[in-house]
Amino acid sequence: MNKTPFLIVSSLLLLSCVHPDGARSKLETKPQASLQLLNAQPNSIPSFEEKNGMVVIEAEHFAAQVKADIRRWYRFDKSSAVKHGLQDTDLPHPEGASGAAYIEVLPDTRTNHSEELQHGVNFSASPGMLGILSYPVYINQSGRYYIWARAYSTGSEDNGLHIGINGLWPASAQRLQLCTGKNQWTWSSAQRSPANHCGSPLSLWIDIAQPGQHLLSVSMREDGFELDKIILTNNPDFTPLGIGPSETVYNAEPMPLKARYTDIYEYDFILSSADLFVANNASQHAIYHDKARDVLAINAGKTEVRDNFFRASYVVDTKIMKGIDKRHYNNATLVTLAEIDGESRYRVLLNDRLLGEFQNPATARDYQEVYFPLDDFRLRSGDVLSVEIMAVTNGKIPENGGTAYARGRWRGIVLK
Ligand SMILES: [Ca+2]
Ligand SMILES: [Ca+2]
Ligand SMILES: [Ca+2]
Repeated sequence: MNKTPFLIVSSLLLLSCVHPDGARSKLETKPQASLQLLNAQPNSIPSFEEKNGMVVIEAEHFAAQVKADIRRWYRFDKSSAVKHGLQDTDLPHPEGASGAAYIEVLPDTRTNHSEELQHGVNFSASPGMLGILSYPVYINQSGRYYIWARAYSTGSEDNGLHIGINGLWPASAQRLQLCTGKNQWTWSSAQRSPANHCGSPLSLWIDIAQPGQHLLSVSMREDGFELDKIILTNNPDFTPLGIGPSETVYNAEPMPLKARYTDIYEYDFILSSADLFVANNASQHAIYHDKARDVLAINAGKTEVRDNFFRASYVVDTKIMKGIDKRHYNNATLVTLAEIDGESRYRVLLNDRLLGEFQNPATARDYQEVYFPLDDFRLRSGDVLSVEIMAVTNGKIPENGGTAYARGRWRGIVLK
């Protein structure tokens, strides 16, 4: 008696599966669709990669913030509240910000020289003390990278920032400063120095000795700093304009979806028909390895091998398949391939015991996997697992004056 195959005629999602004859196949199943969703899912916070000598980062895309109890970076965009409740001296500046967002380190309690300078509170001469942000960056080319930052300064005490790498704060990357370009988004690559408080372009850099994963950091020097975007470039001739280049986000290639045993989600062992099962003497002329599908099948081109069962067997070897004898298989599955030209028949035997007898369902899509549950069993070394297959025709596909035959294709037995 035939058992009903499972997971096969699921109509949960009928996705873009139109058969050449125009009929919609109902064999498309939910798992493929959900896997595709998984693959398409972006990380909520991007990582960055150096591409062609440049790393471009939206400042608001920091991965983490620490030492944020005294001063903290806040994200601003057009929807941010003007009355955000923290002390500040100017309104938010989302207009013209790259990515329509930026960050500001608040509260801002020192906006001019008349307001008290509090070391470690509204000012940090040392880097890595207040409002530390991190950005994972994959660097392909080692070398010197000049630092550019896009910032918005409205006063004299909101225009200093420290940059670090891998937990260190090299002297060459401290005290980013911008003096010109007040009251607008402005690029700077200048380092403040005792001799030149405004610094000169390209005086700020980090040296990266080794390619690979690095962690870029930013920390507060002056509160009220508004930071839109960061660029690392190994090109001293590069000067960003406007909002600058697009972010160099690290994008992994999509993972290939599994093409076999697609609806099998857990298993102990898979016994592949093509790898493990051998046609017995009486079946050798009928059974062949369908290399395109990598499955065993019947060579139904020979009329004499049609409409009869032929057998291939696997002798259980517990030395090679270690642990295969250690459990009871109460969820084992025969995996076959449905074919449009016939509903092939199958029998599975353990030694002389029949574990199941099945027939493929009709299908509109060739080689769709079908899953048949087997009766419970255990395996011991020397046991013989056999699968018998029969090529049949459903009379639907004309071929050579007759009709085409399905070939009894089967992929394997899944042990669970
Ligand atoms: Ca300030
Ligand atoms: Ca402000
Ligand atoms: Ca931005």
